[in-house]
Amino acid sequence: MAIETDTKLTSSHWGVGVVRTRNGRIRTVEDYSGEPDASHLNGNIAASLNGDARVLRPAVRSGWRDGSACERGRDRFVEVSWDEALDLIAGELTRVRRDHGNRAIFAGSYGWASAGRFHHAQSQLKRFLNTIGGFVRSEGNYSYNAALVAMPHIVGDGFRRHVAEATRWPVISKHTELMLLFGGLPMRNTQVSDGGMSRHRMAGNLAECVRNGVRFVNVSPLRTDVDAGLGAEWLAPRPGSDTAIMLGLAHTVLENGLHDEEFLARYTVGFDRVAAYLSGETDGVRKSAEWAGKISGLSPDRLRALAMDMASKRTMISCVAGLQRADWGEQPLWACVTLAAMLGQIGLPGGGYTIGYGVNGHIGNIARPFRWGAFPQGENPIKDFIPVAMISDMLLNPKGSYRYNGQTRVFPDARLVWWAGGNPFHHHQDLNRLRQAFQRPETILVNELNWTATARHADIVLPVAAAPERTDIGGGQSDNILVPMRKAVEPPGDARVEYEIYTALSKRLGTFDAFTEGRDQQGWLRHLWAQTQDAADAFGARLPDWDSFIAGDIVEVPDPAPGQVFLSDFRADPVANPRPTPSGRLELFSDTVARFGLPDCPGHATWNVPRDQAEGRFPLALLSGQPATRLHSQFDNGAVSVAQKVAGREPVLVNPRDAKTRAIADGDVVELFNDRGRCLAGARVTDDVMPGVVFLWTGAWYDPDFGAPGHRDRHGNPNVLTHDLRTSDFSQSPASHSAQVDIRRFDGPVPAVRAFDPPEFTTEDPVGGV
Ligand SMILES: Nc1nc2c(c(=O)[nH]1)N[C@H]1C(S)=C(S)[C@@H](COP(=O)(O)OP(=O)(O)OC[C@H]3O[C@@H](n4cnc5c(=O)[nH]c(N)nc54)[C@H](O)[C@@H]3O)O[C@H]1N2
Ligand SMILES: Nc1nc2c(c(=O)[nH]1)N[C@H]1C(S)=C(S)[C@@H](COP(=O)(O)OP(=O)(O)OC[C@H]3O[C@@H](n4cnc5c(=O)[nH]c(N)nc54)[C@H](O)[C@@H]3O)O[C@H]1N2
Ligand SMILES: [Mo]
Repeated sequence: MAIETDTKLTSSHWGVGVVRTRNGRIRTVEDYSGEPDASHLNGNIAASLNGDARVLRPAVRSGWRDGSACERGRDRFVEVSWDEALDLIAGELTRVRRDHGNRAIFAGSYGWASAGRFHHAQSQLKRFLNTIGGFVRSEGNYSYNAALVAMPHIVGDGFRRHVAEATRWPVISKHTELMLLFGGLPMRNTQVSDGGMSRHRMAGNLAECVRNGVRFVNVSPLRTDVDAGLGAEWLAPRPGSDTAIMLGLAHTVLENGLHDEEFLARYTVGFDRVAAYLSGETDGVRKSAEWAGKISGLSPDRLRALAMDMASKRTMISCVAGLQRADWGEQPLWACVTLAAMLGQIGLPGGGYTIGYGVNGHIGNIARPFRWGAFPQGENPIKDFIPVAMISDMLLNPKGSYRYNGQTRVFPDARLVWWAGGNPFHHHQDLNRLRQAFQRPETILVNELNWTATARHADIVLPVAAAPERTDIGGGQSDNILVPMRKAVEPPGDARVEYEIYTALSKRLGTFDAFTEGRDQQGWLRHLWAQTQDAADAFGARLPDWDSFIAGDIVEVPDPAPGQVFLSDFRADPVANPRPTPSGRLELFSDTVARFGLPDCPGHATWNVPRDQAEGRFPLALLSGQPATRLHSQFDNGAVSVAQKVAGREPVLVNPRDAKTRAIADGDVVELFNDRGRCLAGARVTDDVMPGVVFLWTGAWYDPDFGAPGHRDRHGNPNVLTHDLRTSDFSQSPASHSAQVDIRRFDGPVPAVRAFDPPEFTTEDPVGGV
């Protein structure tokens, strides 16, 4: 193997890194040499893991310990020994299970945590809890939840499978003439893929598209959602209007008789219902290009011309996942499938539609050939779950009922909440509401690397080891590369590997054998590697033995499907390869969904006005996409993330027109506000963002100023402004891209950002010795 024997590799969701150390600490994490287009995010790791915000010792919230009333999130902490922390946790688990049963434990624990097959934070926590009777979980994700619930009804099968089966970019570069990109194809997002991203292939594949003359159209409020090198035409629609645009395009296609009747008859059901809706027969409104133009702000002539082009060229329609992270986010998905079906190119090389290009860097570029070994979570005896984005709803309405995917369900009464590997005080919407919700449980436990806002809202915080501080197997969910992650440094302070935490707890609770199955960390790593080797053998690849693997370089296995075309089997033979929908076809109208009886969703693609826009109280649409300089909130205090802050705050993109009317200059500290909350941010005045829209990246560590009006966030977290309403009762998904706000220059004394400092500690101990 080519690498030096003392070189330690680590793997992150954004790539392989070479860890350089000095005096037992990480000095830098360098890019791996075999990378065609390495992400800059490795540059965040060292400063964050060595930073002031690192959790170094178990800590207990002062008010929880002494039973005083101090609110979570503004209380002080007492640092304690591991023995004390683990005794407290074992006691709480025993009490809650005895008095309320395991249904009172919520450990959905949504979040991205870190890469690594064994030390996966959620798997560790869930396995441990499953050995003591289980917990209430969460279902779905924040990324593409509307698609997870809706697409099985429309196209059949799980949406994760659709993503894995996406048409490959080299096929597009060869066959596609016109590619319509709803929400663009943000290159910043393709730095990342869950579980690991060992080689960044997107830029190379797109360069090939450009060489072959693929024409791109960027339909997005943000110009930079498509790389300048693609020479895309930019159409900037009002956020949330994509369903109307797609229906308008479909109307033009229908009006001109350009829809593929043969395809619709053979491969779909329900087009008659769609046609009646498009023509206005259903509701008296023609969904014409003029109608779509009025809603979106795009020129009707441009829309008509585009529809004609789409019908005459090999056309791929692409929708980013962000499109469905919005009010009625199920609808643009349905409209996209409907429009593509009318064009009749689904299943052809380079034609049809894809939802989710850019949601990670692997989609359309590479896939995992076989399953990597995984740390088994075991069986959860508790069957209750909540849709992932209903966390505040659940905590505020125990035993309340709600609709979801056609069912009526009841919230559990969560007394104990445990989060490991996620940051709800970054990822959830309406953080002021979440703060109220987080006052409800009796006990909140958080395992963290850093003193995030979530850790600050906990009662017991456990300091954990980070990826370069433990030995693991790196293997991305859709990657073809395995990475030997050799421990580069010891965890700092008293931080521990999570497996050791649960081992110690399971000893206290009498479940040691069930949790460990007699294995220590080494034993598990070898076990997972043996599983991976078996899967490789079955696939016809050979992997080195464990000792050679962990001492060596990355291992690459073949791409299982380099020429894959989405739904090509179905197109080739819809009888032999029916879709797993009730009709076996694409359901442009779904009887099942119609029977859910939802007023905003009659069973086919339908236009509804986003709620904040309908209310009309605030003039600017707030978009809060993924940041280029970090993964969500991870390592926000790292060097790359900090370097892009403006006046120490998260940058917000403001169009010069909107800036001018508010006397805002580039670099100013500004305040964003609406009825739900307010935050400070740093203005970046740029015509990359369309007028009427402000764009604030997600993930700045939430930094509430309790002395300021509305507990103003000093740092620029958009989720103090987003609403906590779901996409709809259909899928109950998060809808962060549908908030309206206003913005003004902040002329008062500018408060310092405190998010990167540790919380206040106290040694006062009214209860007993620490
Ligand atoms: N406004 C708005 N909000 C959004 C979005 C948006 O577009 N707009 N996007 C949404 C999306 S798509 C997503 S996926 C979510 C992401 O939300 P999250 O996945 O919750 O965000 P992360 O910042 O990745 O949080 C991971 C946390 O785990 C910690 N961590 C890392 N490794 C470990 C480990 O080994 N053990 C433990 N115990 N902890 C660890 C990190 O320090 C970090 O605090 O955000 C959502 N929120
Ligand atoms: N660097 C980096 N990469 C990441 C992540 C990260 O945190 N950092 N997160 C990863 C995760 S978990 C996910 S889920 C994916 C998310 O991937 P996406 O869902 O694709 O990302 P977003 O940034 O939410 O949205 C993409 C773009 O959609 C546009 N958009 C928003 N609303 C509308 C609208 O109404 N209409 C139109 N036409 N466009 C709109 C916005 O301009 C935005 O830039 O990214 C992944 N990649
Ligand atoms: Mo996501």
